Amino acid sequence: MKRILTIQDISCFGKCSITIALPVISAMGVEGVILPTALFSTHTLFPDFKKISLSEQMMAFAEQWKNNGIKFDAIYTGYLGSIEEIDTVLLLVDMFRDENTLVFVDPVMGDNGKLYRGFDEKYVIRNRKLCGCADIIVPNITEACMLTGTKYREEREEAYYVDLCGKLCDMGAKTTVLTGASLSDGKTGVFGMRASDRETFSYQNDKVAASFHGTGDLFASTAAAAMVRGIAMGDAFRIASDYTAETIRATMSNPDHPWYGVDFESTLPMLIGMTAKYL
Ligand code: PXL
Repeated sequence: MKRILTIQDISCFGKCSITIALPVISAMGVEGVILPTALFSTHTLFPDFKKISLSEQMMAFAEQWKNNGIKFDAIYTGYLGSIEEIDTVLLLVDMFRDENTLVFVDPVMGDNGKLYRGFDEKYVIRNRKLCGCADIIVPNITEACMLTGTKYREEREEAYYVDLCGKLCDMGAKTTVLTGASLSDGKTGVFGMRASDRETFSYQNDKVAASFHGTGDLFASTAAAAMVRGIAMGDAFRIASDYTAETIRATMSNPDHPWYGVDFESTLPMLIGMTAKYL
């Protein structure tokens, strides 16, 4: 069985980061290993959240894994709460990467043109380094703009995405996949570029008029697990886009849906079915 190490926080309540990544990775038939960077009582949209940083423990955990000969087919990183955590992740990537390891980075920093609470320009600069050593990065448009120092625009066209992807590939990422990239009214999806030949690709879905916390984590963990299962990159991103869109739709159709996250638990059987078609 393939094995993914995911490095991100545990938000105990709130359905995001590891509480989404682990069930998705398991449902897709991949062994999930977690390295929590911090424990949050809830995600950061809740007021007065409590945080316990685990950054000092991360290296000791990793060293014990290394001493036990534990290896990973992929390293998938999500929300990292501080520059120190990014630096630790950079060391861990060096420690565990070999020629077959997929390094998949979701540079979680912000949305809708703004950084999430607790992040600043210095954090963005350090994230450039992590993105530069990744095989695949999956920023949303806000994150892509921050990483490349590009003005964030609500009105966008293909040339804007090509420019952002080109700059991110110049930073070193082998493949850049922008999320939330709309190519026409009423649609949204992904727009990607492979650095080696600047070949671009895109996949569009009907836009669901709602936005929920945790959907980026759902998308990234699905795509990372699909790729580790050997599904071709284009298909992996198609599965991730479709699954995320279906989950938002399912959440909206529940009149009592939570405000803080999506009902991905109800769509996991669908994900298993979608994945099986590509294996
Ligand atoms: O979904 C990304 C995420 C993960 N973890 C924490 C967050 C967020 C987004 O805000 O606050 C703690």
